[in-house]
Amino acid sequence: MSESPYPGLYRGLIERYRKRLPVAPDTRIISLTEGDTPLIPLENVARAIGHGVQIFAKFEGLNPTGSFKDRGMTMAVTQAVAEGTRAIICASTGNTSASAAAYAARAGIRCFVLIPEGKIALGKLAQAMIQGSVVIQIKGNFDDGMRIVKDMADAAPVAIVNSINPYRLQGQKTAAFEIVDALGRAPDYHCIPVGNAGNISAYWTGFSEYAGIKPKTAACAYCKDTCAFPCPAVTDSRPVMVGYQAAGSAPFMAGHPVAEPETVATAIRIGNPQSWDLAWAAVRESGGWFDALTDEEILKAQRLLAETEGVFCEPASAISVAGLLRDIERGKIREGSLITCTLTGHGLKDPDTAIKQSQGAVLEVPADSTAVRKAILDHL
Ligand code: AN7
Repeated sequence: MSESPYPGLYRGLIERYRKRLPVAPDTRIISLTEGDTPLIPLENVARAIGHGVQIFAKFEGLNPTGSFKDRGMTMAVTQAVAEGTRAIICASTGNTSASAAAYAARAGIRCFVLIPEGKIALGKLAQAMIQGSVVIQIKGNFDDGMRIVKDMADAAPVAIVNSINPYRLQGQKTAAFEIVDALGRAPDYHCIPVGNAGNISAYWTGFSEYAGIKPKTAACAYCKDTCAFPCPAVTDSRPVMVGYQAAGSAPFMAGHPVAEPETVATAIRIGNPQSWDLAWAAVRESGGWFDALTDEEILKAQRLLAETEGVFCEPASAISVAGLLRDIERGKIREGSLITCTLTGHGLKDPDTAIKQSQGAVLEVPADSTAVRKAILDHL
């Protein structure tokens, strides 16, 4: 491990969790100081819903590029550079491309991103563009892009940094570590959006590892057990894992891939999730479930979080809270539970959707004090 002259300085999740990650002692770490994101208590939301629950949001939108993808990307790009790779590639609904572009820029390597035409949020596109990646827009959706990227593994000298790259999940499992480290125990339930299904698989790996249990799935064999099982246990329990999908894009509810996924939550507009088996294993082994929510329910939760908690996440992220609130109402969550929800990305990623659903929120008045005073008194 490299020594820092500033012992109090946080240096990113690889340094923090190095012993549990497949990284050699002399490896050059490509980091943007990702991780260490806040666990924000959602007290207003919890009070309103009742049932004695405690809800915390793991706000992953506060990672350096504004989404949880940075956790996986620091590992994937560190490994790619260690292997001498000169270029990386990914298909993306937006956040993976923003993150890949940033880490490639930092490492000084090329980055190619395949994005679905017209279905990527503005902020994410801006990130990929200004960070110097080669943006390839395809007349197709994420699943088409993923298929093409997999073809490139043999057709071009590029390393794939989508979550089929095992190092991605290894990095992303650290979010579960942070939750347990912060709470001093595992939550009773963990709620999470599901798109390509890498993140739910990674969290389950992390929660399992911290409980000293090797998941029955192949998640850890990915790194050929270089993360050194059996690892010391930190806690004695694991949460129930609950994964939420958008109704128009819910292959886990259908039980098979969906051909034409559609949702306002473009981040999770994915019909053929790559981590299918791992995600099912996470839900089955934990006694959890999948469920789907309409675009209307998703946007309502996004607004609720912004208006009552001051937490602005993107639509795909809000689905974890939308689903939780519905499941509490339906009695699927035990009274008095400790619950964590991953808010995967920042609201600023998708300003168009936020503005569209806040129509009428801007008052237009003449530039004089009387008019402004009236507006204030009308809205107190
Ligand atoms: C905000 O960027 O797949 O189930 O290409 O951006 O691990 O795929 C994004 C996924 C949830 C779903 N929330 O996570 C991509 C991409 C946000 C996301 C997900 C994504 P996975």
